[in-house]
Amino acid sequence: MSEQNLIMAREGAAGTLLMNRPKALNALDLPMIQAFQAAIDAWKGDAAVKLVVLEGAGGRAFCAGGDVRAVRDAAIAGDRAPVSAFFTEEYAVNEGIAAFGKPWVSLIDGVCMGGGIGLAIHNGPRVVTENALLAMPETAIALFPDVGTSHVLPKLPGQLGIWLALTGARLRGADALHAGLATHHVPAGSLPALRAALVQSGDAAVVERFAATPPPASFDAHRATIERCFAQPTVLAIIAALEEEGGEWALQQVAILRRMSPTSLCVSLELLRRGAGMTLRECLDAELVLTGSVVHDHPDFREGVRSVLVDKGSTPAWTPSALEAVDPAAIAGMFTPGR
Ligand code: QUE
Repeated sequence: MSEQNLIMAREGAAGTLLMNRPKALNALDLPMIQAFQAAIDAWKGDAAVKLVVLEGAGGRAFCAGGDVRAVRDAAIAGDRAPVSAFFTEEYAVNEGIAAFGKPWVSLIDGVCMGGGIGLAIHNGPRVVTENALLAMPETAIALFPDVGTSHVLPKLPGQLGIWLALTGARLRGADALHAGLATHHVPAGSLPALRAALVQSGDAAVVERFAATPPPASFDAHRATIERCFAQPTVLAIIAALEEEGGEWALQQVAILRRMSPTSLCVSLELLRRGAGMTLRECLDAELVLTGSVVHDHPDFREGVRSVLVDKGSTPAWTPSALEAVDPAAIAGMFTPGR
């Protein structure tokens, strides 16, 4: 099963990985995660493998994230062990990619969210095409920016990472490059030739030859607003700053934030502020603690996955329903291990 869902091969000077669960937009299940770990273990010390090339099958997605439906089912069943195994092993893969010691080339030609970002962001190069669509959409399902992004997002320029994580803003390829999530913009039509050059040469620097200048960032006009408003210390202060700013775009961000899980927004902002000063491993450990608190001990995750993926498009009923009712002590408690 894992062989079908993650196709692992040796080609030329490369190890190649193809995420192959196209009906689920290549969302990661536990067998896929275990196959990633097997590839890391097999290729890390193999001098004949100069780099890894990672792609998604099916033409629509790189990887839509984790198999959050299965996580929800386990949470409803009160089953903590499989959830803990899933996130522990997923985050170990994220750390393994960071410490791989050789280029880990991600070719992102479609949807790349959450867990998909975690497979690409800790190493590089990260190639995006005009079809790439990157997002950290977790606050819509009452999760939080995980897979080590709590280490990465606070370092993006001008509070862009805070904006992305709280609103779930979708970035096209060019935007992802300008935000610092991607490293190269390559036309989709050039990907087969790029892939062949990587496999043949084993040299990640060939990516430069295929890179084209992308269009300007669509968020350029809002950079100053993002930098000022998303630097505020609390989610309510961010909203107040956006409302004070006014104008169509800022008020649209307020409307988006008001639809997200209030608890998740507060957890996510706190995690990113803490993550700014922590190592990747420290961030992954904080994220692991939060998975227990968020998935099992709070109703919003189950409700968020229901509203987004089970009863698609329905309105979630959050607990509490408003940011104004979130208890800061409850948020702090979610970061405490062993509850
Ligand atoms: C937030 C998320 C995810 C999401 C939607 C969100 C996520 C995820 C998926 C997803 C999408 C399509 C599938 C699938 C899963 O959607 O992590 O199996 O077919 O995996 O708003 O975090």
